[in-house]
Amino acid sequence: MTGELSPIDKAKFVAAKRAADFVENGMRVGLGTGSTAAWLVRCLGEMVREDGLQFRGVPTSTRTAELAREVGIEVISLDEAKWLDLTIDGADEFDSDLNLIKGGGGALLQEKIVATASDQMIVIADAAKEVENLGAFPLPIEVIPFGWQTTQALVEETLVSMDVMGRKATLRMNGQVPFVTDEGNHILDLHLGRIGNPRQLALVINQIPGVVENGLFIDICDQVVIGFGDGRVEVR
Ligand code: ABF
Repeated sequence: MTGELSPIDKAKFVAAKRAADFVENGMRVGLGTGSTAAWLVRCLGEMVREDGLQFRGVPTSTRTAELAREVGIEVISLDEAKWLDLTIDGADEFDSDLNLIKGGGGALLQEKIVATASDQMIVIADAAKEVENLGAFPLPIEVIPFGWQTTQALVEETLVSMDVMGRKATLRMNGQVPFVTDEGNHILDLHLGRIGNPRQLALVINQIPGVVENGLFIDICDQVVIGFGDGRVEVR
């Protein structure tokens, strides 16, 4: 499954493989999106096929749903599952309080709904994702296409009163056209540099009409499994 991996891919793979051991028979499990989560889905698929693991997965994107089905995982919707035992997902940044920036892959809305509907959320990440302060990675926010430029202006105006370094909000593009999420929305990436108070920022951003959700995951993650390029894994 792995062949010869670069150190970064090895770090993602070992974190995903270790986290897959948390999945037990009979569980309903949220399956994240992104390259680290894709390793998880492949590992779980192997455990289903070779070890007889039986669980049902709720994917957080169409990409993950396709991969999960391909590797033999039983896929159900969140409404069928109603509540989940566990969600395992990647992240763009995590800090020492296990607060996160997510959404670099554009799936933050489903990811947040699924993680919030879980007894436990485990993040899998390579060691480079750990930061002292969140915000070097642009913070994604999902916005309704209608009037997105007005929303962008309101967001930038709001940032003036917040404890952040940068203020710029750029529309995420997919080549020549705006990126479209699974829900048909757009993404604004906020170039903040450093977020002084992530909890407050998450609340304030979500008050703006036109904003659907932001990529700050505060008090949602319970554990992080960190992979290193030399194959070591740390669970915190
Ligand atoms: C998802 O994938 C996102 O929330 C996050 O943006 C991204 C991390 O991607 P990767 O695992 O490819 O670094 O979990």
